[in-house]
Amino acid sequence: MKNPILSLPKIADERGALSFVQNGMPIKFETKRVYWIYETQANVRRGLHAHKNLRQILVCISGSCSVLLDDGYSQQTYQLDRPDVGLLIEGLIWREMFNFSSDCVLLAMADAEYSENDYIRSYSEFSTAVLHAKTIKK
Ligand code: T46
Repeated sequence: MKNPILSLPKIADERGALSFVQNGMPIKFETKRVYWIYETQANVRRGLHAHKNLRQILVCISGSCSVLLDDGYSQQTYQLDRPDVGLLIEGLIWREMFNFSSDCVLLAMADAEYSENDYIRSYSEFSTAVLHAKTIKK
């Protein structure tokens, strides 16, 4: 799995700090949708799905949470707790978000509008899709 951590620009002065994502900074990414997850309950797990085509950048703009990424071969968990760090999720990746702090606000920038057809919500379907993608690549 490629390193998904993006170091976002941070402009800090005596007034505070400002971070941003724009096309080409830090990666080429066209945002078509922004959503945010908040008021999360302790001990919940969200996500538990993959996307067929969606690219997303997640930024924990307040508090903290953990994000597990699984490409069908290996899993890696990332702790998001800084507003100047993004997590790029692209390709066939199963994701789970958990360990939400009570003040967590998880911002997501996505390169497509919401479409339930783009979701794979069963892990076995995800595993089949990973194998299929590998066969096509050969
Ligand atoms: C993802 C992770 C990181 C909409 O109507 N519009 C939207 O733009 C989104 C994102 C969701 N919804 C609806 C669909 C469900 O009825 O809101 C409800 C909750 O969505 P979901 O259960 O998919 O939420 P999470 O937190 O499990 O997953 C979300 C995103 O859906 C997903 O793309 O990668 O955050």
